[in-house]
Amino acid sequence: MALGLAELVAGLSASLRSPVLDVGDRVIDLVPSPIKEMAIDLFDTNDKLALLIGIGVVLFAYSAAVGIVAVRRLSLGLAGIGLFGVLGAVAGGFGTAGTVGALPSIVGAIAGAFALTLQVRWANAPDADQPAERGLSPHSAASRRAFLFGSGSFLVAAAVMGGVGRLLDSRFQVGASRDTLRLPVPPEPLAAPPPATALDVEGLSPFFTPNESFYRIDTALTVPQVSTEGYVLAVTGMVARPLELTFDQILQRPLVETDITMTCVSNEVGGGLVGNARWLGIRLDDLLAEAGVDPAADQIVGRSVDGYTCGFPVAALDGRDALVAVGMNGEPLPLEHGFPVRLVVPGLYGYVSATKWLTEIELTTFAEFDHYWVDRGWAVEAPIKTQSRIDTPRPLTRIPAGETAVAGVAWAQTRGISGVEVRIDEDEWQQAELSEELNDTTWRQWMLAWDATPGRHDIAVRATDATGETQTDERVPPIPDGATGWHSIVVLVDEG
Ligand SMILES: Nc1nc2c(c(=O)[nH]1)N[C@H]1C(S)=C(S)[C@@H](COP(=O)(O)O)O[C@H]1N2
Ligand SMILES: [Mo]
Repeated sequence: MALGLAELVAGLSASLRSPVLDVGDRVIDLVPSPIKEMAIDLFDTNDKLALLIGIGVVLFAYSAAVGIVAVRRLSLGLAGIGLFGVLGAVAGGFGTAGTVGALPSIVGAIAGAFALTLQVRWANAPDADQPAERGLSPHSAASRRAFLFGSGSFLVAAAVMGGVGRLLDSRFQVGASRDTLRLPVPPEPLAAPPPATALDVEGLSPFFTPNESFYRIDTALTVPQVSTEGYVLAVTGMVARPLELTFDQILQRPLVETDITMTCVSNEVGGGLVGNARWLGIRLDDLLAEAGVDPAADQIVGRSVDGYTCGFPVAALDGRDALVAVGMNGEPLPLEHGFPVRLVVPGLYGYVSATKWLTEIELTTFAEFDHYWVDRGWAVEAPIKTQSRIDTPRPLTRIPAGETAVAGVAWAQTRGISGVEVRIDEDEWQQAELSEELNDTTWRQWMLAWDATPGRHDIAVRATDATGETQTDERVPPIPDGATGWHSIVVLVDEG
């Protein structure tokens, strides 16, 4: 009943949320980084679903315990519901909605207390034929009927309220606003990359990662719903002329397209938290020049509607194509990737630069402000480390003997990749063939033709960036500033 009514209240306003999601969000914010890394490892990008299922299981067990206790001592049961209400209220009250965010939990807890009191009364109704006895009396058929009928009605009422709440809440979804949006064509559209930027090998990651399979990493349990209508991007802080741009004003500025490979600092060696896309947007350096950055400012903070922040050096804007982006691979940004506006900065890990659902760009100093992940043990500054990955063959697969393509991708934004080498077992390193370089902000594909001989083989890869530095084989974990080490796999080659 508590959850059902809370869900209904949450559906009344865009700023109110289900207490389950509020609690989930606080768990994400408060859980220590190593546990979060473990969750990502264990559940990959299903980590959010896993969290929701976990919350559901805990809630179920807790409610059952409250019920069992309440039959013996109602006051203890009510205290249990109170505690649960306070937890939800605190989680909601510290969200982006402010103190009204506590409302669904408070109303829900009152309903829960009411339902529990009635249920306990039914459960403990004395048998008409026997002397009254509390709690453990042998119940009469009549009292059992009252209890089952009453509780059943509550269950139905809760489900209906929850369903209606969800339905009401769907009014605030912005999927339709994205579906009808047509982004303008930039004045100088970028040509399609020359065919040589892609190698034709089965199992190799395509040069452009389709939006549907582009990795998604963020702290938002449910995708923030930001409409283009009423959208404002504010440029604030240490600037001569603070700016406010509506979505249309952003579209009216000179739009540019640029190809950038984005990488997550949490990516393990050989992992999939990396993707390449063609982004459409306005240049961040132009925008900031217009605002007039105070020479004393050294940090650009990107703030999201959900309170998340990224932060990176002003000095990173050294002419590279950092964008306030509205489009990804020829479409408006997908909701999961920051619709309607996000930042994309080549050469920096996503957590310091790539704010999704962007609402504010604040100029400040590193001394003054720590962005979201700094408080949680990650590095303040995070340039991308050179990495290479074997896409095919897949690890631990069986392949037939003979001519085999070993292939993958390598990235070192914004230095660029100058070479990739592959080593089979303890042989010499061999130069892989590289796809043509498009620019220094995107990954390059590589491949090596290998005459696979029967048996078990180790394949390792390492890349060299355009400054001449080769990837170190020293294995370090992602925290605090990105993993290092060579990706290596084992394959089993069958007799021809
Ligand atoms: N609002 C918001 N923006 C965010 C994040 C986030 O948690 N919230 N995560 C960042 C991180 S860690 C990465 S790696 C990139 C991932 O972007 P993608 O999900 O579009 O691939 O977004 C960045 N922007
Ligand atoms: Mo990330």
